[in-house]
Amino acid sequence: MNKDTNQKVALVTGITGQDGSYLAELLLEKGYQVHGIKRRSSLFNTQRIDHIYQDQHGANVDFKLHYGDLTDSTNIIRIIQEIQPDEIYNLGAMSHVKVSFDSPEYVANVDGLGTLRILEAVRILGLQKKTKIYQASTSELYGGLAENKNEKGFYDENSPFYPRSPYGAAKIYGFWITKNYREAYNMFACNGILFNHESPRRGETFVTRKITMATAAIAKGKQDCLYLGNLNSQRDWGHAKDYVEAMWRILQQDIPEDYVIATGITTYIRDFVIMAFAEVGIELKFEGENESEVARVAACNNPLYQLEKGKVVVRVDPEYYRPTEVDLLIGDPAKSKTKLGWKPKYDLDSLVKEMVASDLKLF
Ligand code: NDP
Ligand code: GDR
Repeated sequence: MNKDTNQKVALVTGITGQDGSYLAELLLEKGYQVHGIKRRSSLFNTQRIDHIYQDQHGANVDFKLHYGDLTDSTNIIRIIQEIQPDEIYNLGAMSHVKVSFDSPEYVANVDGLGTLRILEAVRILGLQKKTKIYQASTSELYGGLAENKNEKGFYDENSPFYPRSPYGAAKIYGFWITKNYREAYNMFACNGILFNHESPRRGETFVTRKITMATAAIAKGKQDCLYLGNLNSQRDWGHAKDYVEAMWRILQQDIPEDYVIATGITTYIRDFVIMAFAEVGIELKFEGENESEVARVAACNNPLYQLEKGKVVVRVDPEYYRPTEVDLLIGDPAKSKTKLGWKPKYDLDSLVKEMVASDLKLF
């Protein structure tokens, strides 16, 4: 790879994931040389980044993938030594909250210790003055406890943490070890505490994508019913494209700090379902729904049926419930707005529209 000496070099772990793919696009647009770590798999796993792949034999290749895994320190050290990055974005993780209850030790190793491996590699290689590190922290750290919200009713950078899953517990180690390396070794290491963000590239088992795919399939007559878990929880949803912009901005500051990235608006899962089906002209109603908000929420886990045809299109399957749930997430973007100048371009309506339209094309 030829390198112009002024060109910035970034390393992205988790580059094959939703955020990794949008971030790689953004960094390439900004003129970076982008390196990504991908895992070996028995089938191709680069669908989200195939469109930015560059022939490795050409001159001035700006995009390169390396085989690796966050559980393998030797591999992490070797890649960082080879490419000497200016910025590392640690997005790699087993990111599914429900699955983390099934693989708690693995998630601790990847999401928790994996973060330590990145920080240690930079320290061991003596790159702490050169390399800035972004750690993908999460709103799951808060656990959704009502008493921990600030006076405005949001979670912010000072709200206490109370993780409710092995995923949250592993990520809280990642959060604190990042902060500790910043303080102990003067490293430019920052946490982005990102609230849920979605897109047409969202993994198919996360709730929004599961809903938009099923909406499209049901509208096209390819599926009868969508089975979901808890429809009562509330999430602060943004668009992944906006959120990767915030990651980049966090590393362009003079002083390393942690930031909440959120929209400040929260929505029930069931309302997301209603919005998605409305996109294909299907109006939904809950069994037992009436005017009162209390009754509305209580009826949340009842089946949803199609108003016109009376057909049940969404049912609750307790199989999807989590042993402990995060009931409500709503983030305070005040600091990121003021200090990073960050403001989301997408709202939930445009996000739902884009996701449903994209999934309609699949069928
Ligand atoms: P995805 O699940 O879409 O992507 C995760 C990425 O991590 C994939 O590239 C995956 O590779 C990779 N990965 C998984 N295990 C390992 C491992 N052992 N070693 C190396 N890489 C691994 O997640 P998102 O893009 O949505 O999220 C990015 C990061 O941000 C994650 O750390 C997530 O926990 C965090 N986050 C996400 C939020 C969201 O709403 N999306 C909100 C807050 C935080 P493969 O493709 O091979 O599976
Ligand atoms: P979350 O996202 O757990 O918030 O973690 P997810 O979309 O999985 O769940 C959101 C809420 O929807 C409820 N739910 C269902 N969830 C899934 N996956 N499948 C279902 O069928 C279903 N039915 C209801 C869940 O119980 C939950 O309340 C995401 C991930 O991207 C994390 O990596 C990230 O850290 C957080 O967002 C912020």
